[in-house]
Amino acid sequence: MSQSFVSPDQIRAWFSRAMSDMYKLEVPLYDTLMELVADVNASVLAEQPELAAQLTRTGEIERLDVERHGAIRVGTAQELSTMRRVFAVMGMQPVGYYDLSPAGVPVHSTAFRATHEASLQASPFRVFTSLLRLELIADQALREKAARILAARQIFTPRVLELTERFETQGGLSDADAREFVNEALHTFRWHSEATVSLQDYSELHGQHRLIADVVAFKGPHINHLTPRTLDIDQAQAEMPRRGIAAKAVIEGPPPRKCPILLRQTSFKALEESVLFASANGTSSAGTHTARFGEIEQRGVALTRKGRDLYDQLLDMARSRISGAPNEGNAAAYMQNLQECFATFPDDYARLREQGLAYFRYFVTEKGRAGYTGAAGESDLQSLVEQGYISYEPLVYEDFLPVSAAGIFQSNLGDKAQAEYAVDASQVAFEQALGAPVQDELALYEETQKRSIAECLQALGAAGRL
Ligand code: OOG
Ligand code: NI
Repeated sequence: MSQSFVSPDQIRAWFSRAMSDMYKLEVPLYDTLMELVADVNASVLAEQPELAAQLTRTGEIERLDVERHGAIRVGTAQELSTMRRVFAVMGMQPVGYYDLSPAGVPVHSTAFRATHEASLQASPFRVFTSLLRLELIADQALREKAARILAARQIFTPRVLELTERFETQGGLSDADAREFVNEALHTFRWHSEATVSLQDYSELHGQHRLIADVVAFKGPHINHLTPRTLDIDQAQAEMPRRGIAAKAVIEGPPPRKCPILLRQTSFKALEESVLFASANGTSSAGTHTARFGEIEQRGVALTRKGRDLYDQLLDMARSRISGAPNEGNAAAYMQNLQECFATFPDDYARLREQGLAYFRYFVTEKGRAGYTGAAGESDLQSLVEQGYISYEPLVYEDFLPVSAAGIFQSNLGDKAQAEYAVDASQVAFEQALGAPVQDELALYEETQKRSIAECLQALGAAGRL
């Protein structure tokens, strides 16, 4: 049977678009946020031609307007492993393990995303996916009740499950199937204003942790935010209140820099939404739930193990100088600490590269294309760079940061301090629930960097001579 399949990259691009359209209708403030980001990005590109040129060289300028991530929280191992299969249809693999329990959030997580640079270029859409750790509910009766409620729900439509199986057996989906898959998969991420539980059960779950109520009390894992990528998050943060958006107190992640590293994030506070709760006699009672928000991110260069260790160390130092987590009260002091602590982190790409702190992509220059003759002494990467045959650009960080993620969770869980959970991270248990290992993000950056070097040497005809 000869049949042409739609590429998973295309399915992901369609899905990302459909999700954004749906979220705009569900949360109109997200639309406002998208406009704000588009305005900021346009002004940055106009004011910084060098940055515009860099983004053009790497191709990133094309993905900028479509770039976004989302987040969901699922309740059971079964839901997580099926989610993995559904995301696989869109070319998204689980990358990285994040333990949020030290920050008082009873979940552990991974990011589903494309892993090859060509696929990331086609559509960088990614979903931060958390699994509720029911074992962290202290009250046994409530824990059992939550498990019963979760076991009774089906978050996927029968049709999306059929199409996922078809993808797995055929090795792809036809155009018609792929389009239907996108529509069907979208249902899982929809908001439902009717809870599956009574107001009393909801209050009990909420009393344990707001997040537990968010996961357990609804028909499915509604997308809780979508995040466009900005080129200047400080400008975006300043612009939010001007457009009537209540912004989070501090920007998570590293301080502002000339050469951005990793990821900086800010968000607007979750909205209070009306919900109808079930009751025994078939009537329903009205209440509210607060979960869905909008976020903005700025991405910088991916760091090596060495760079990441330095980042973690400097971030810890900055945080140890304030009491508790950053909040409205200490925001200015905290940002000042960050600036001071990160003064020792090199802030130009040449030094980041020389010191092995960050990953880069290599490109053949005009001079290289015009004629590399392979003269002696020119044939190692470093000297090819020094002699101008090869240039390099920062490789973008595609993942998340656990301390930042905890800050994002918390800003939307109310300002009440959350207790830390005295449990260990459990990547093994997470992978068991997922039904597969998560990929190591550093290995992925390493491979992309290596491929770009190999391509340059190939193009110069220098491969094999090194
Ligand atoms: C996820 C929060 C983490 C991020 O960008 O770090 C996150 C959630 O609230 O479910 O999205
Ligand atoms: Ni997020």
